[in-house]
Amino acid sequence: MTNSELSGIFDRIGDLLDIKGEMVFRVNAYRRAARTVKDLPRDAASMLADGSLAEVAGIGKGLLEKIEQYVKTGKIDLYEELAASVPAGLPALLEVPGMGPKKVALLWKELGVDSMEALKKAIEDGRAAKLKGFGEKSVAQIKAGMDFASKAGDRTPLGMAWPIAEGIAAKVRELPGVKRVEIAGSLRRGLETIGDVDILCEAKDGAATVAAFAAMEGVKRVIAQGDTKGSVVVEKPGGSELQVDLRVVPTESFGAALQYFTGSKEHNVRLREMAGKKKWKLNEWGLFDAHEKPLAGKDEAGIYKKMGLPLFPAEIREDRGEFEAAGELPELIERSDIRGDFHMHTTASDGTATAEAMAEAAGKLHYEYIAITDHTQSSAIAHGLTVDKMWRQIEKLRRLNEKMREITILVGCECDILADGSLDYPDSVLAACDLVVASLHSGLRQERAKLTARTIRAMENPYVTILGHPTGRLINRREGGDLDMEQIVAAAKRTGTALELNSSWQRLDLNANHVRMARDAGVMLTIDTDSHATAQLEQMAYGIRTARRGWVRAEDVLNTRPLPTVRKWIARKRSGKVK
Ligand code: DGT
Ligand code: CA
Ligand code: CA
Ligand code: ZN
Repeated sequence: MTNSELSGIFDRIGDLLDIKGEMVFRVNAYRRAARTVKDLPRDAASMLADGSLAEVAGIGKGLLEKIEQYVKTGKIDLYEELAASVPAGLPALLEVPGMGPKKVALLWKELGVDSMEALKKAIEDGRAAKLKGFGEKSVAQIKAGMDFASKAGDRTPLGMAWPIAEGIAAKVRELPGVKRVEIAGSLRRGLETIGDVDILCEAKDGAATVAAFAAMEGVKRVIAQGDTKGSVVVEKPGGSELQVDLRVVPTESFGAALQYFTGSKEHNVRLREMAGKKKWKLNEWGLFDAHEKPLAGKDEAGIYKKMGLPLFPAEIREDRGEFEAAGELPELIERSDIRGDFHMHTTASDGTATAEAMAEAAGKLHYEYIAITDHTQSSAIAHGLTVDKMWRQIEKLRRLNEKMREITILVGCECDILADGSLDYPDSVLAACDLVVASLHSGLRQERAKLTARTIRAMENPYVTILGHPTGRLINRREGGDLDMEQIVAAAKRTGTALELNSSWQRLDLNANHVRMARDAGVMLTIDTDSHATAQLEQMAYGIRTARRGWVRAEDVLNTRPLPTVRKWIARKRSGKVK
């Protein structure tokens, strides 16, 4: 549990009370509670445990009880009751950009709108626009929000699907008579969102394996169950559904099936055409010559080899140039190339762990260095540090670093880029840091030319090392800012600023296409986790997958370099020596 999750629930309670027409003071009490929880100096659970939570101004008996309930059970009764007392489709309407509790309540009470479907209808037939306080403009805004949400559709973010798929694959692996198990499809290719999970296995008894798969704990519904194939639905965190397909494949076809079901469809179409030109046939059973004689099929490499092609890494199988580059494929970056992480938060701002705990956790990953980059003063909701507090933070981190043996702690900050492109701290503070991540956190909706110029201005500051999560998008939730990426890439090159691939699965920003642009232009990249808790350091894996989709090599990424090289690279921009 994080404070922001807990705070989110209190916000939800406020929203639901508001929708139900509760008294203003009661609604506001929960909104205030949400803010209080968000502003807590430490993790609510640990403050509850040591009794300091009760001392916090604004936390009375009732609130304390609810927090305690949440810490113990993961639920708050009041919230569950409220959510159950309105139509099931109503809370989802609050998630539509442009909708708030007042609008949801009005649509529900006046027009009976209680689901996404009903909202769509009310907009299409013009009833919504006629409601008091609605008008064409706010309806258009809601419609745009819905379109974005529906385009995102039912696709599941990589970081949500991966642990679920791994869990199921591990259980299949344990079943009697099961030999090989592999995850295929878009998940194997490392897409940022995936439609369904495709798992292949080799097993003695197909029907029994599929039956055991369908009966697994966590399966909500069985869509299909046969001798070689099963499809089930499992629940994702948040309650929506994810489909998982299992296919049982014979040994002699395993490689062909893995190749086929990994895709992409576009890649497979090209491959089949190439086979066709040789009068061969390629399908999920194998590669066959004109007389149906099997040429390959047991393993993937054998198929590509027979075709005179390299074993393409799954992440680049998109027919986006991999066939043309087959003779000179880049050697893609791997998880083990990473020597450090340049972006993470601690309890000094909105993280849940101390700098020391973060360093320890990074040590377990065998990193050589990390940078602690807490928020700066303008990010008030994230407890950004004032200049005074930052000076103290710098000293504290320097002292901590002296204590550390295995790992170096670089002093940094995630500095807000202000509306005009200036930075949130004076240069003297930035110069005292080892590195600076500069990020946009507000004003993301500025128009393209303005947003681009503002960002470039920030990159021109000699102390800005890295542009953090450049577009600011949140996968399935918020579109990124309208940046002119060609200009940003050119400016990164010219100013010697690294562009970040933020590995948080909610962000993956820059995306795979943009990192490829940057890499092709010879721009330095960093792959960082933006961790707010120790466990999040593991999200590096998602950044690596995305980087590989962007054809990125280890040499394109600053945090694959040893520390002295990193320091030299940073110093070069600071000394004005970037040509
Ligand atoms: P997704 O699930 O929408 O994120 O994307 P995929 O790529 O996992 O697609 P999915 O689950 O429909 O199918 C898995 C793979 O099976 C796909 O990547 C390629 C292969 N495949 C499926 N349908 C076709 C098809 O009609 N033609 C060819 N060539 N391959 C197909
Ligand atoms: Ca799939
Ligand atoms: Ca599928
Ligand atoms: Zn940020």
